[in-house]
Amino acid sequence: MAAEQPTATTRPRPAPGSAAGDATAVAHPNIALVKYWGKRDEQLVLPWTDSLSMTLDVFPTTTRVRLDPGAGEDTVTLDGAPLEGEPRRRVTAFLDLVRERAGSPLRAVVDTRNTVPTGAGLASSASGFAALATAADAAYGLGLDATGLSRLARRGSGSASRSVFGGFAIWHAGQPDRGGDPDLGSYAEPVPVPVAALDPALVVAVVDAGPKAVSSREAMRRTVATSPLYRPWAASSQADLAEMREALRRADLDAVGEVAERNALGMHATMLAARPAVRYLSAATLTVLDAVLELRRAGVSAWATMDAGPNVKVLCRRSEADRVAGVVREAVRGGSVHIAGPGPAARLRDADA
Ligand code: 2P0
Repeated sequence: MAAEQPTATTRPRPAPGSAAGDATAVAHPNIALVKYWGKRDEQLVLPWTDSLSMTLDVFPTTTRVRLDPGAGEDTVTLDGAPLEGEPRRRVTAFLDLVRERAGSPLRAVVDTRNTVPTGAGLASSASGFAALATAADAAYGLGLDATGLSRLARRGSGSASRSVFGGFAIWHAGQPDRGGDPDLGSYAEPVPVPVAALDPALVVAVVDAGPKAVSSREAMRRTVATSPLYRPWAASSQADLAEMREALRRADLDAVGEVAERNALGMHATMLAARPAVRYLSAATLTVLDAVLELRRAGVSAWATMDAGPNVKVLCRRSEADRVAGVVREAVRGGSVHIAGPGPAARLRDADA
């Protein structure tokens, strides 16, 4: 069964033409079918719960890391513009971690190109830190395997641990920390899924591509600290995960969709119950959810999931994705609709490819 997945487990190799100290990587976003929401350790980015996702074949991020022996600080650009403030601080803190492990004082020039609307709940930090981890590992010569890359990407952004892999991936929360190094237990790995039998697609409805009002980091913090629904959701999420794995193994798309939709709605319920409430879902989101219900009533397998933003991803069969996209397009009016399938693992590539 595993053979049907994209080649997810192989460790990225230096791309032909990549020189020491200069590496370019590409990674894709992932959408969680069982969500990550809440950290038990902010510093190490250790989650309270396991999560499971599908890496997409759309919206790649390409990141080049070039060591600059003459530089006194890192240079970080996103789509050609210098990154400032907190987003820049997160990248430089991540590079500090890599430098510490590599025993290198060298600063870097980091150039990132995103094709996903940044900050719109479409997982740009997942593809971003998976690409950065893969490129920085090669540029600084760490030589990590895929598990090590996943742990490293996790330190940049939790969901990035899953984008190191293609197809479907589970991110292990790791054991509640009783001795040992807690960092080691929390990483993602591929989940074997009979992809051809499942025939999955995610129809991505971008109802609003603007930046979000509350960062997912802050929203998670507030939810864990104040929402009376958080603990019950975390407990039910473990049960959802077991059901999800079994549904994926059977290639039962309806069961996968049912679990994914309820897990996502439950996650948003925890946020709505936070004090003050975090509400990412908008009127446009609910319009798409109504359209998804209509599709189901018409006999189409279609199930919705939403992340830290108002956009909706509709899980359906690839063979029915055009029909689903047509209905969703009617519902979003003015927004954009994209069809995604299971995508590849993060990998190194030529800088000018
Ligand atoms: C997920 N999300 O599982 C969940 C569902 C959004 C909702 O992972 O703080 O950018 O950098 O670890 O990974 C978005 O959060 O958060 C996310 P940090 P991240 O995909």
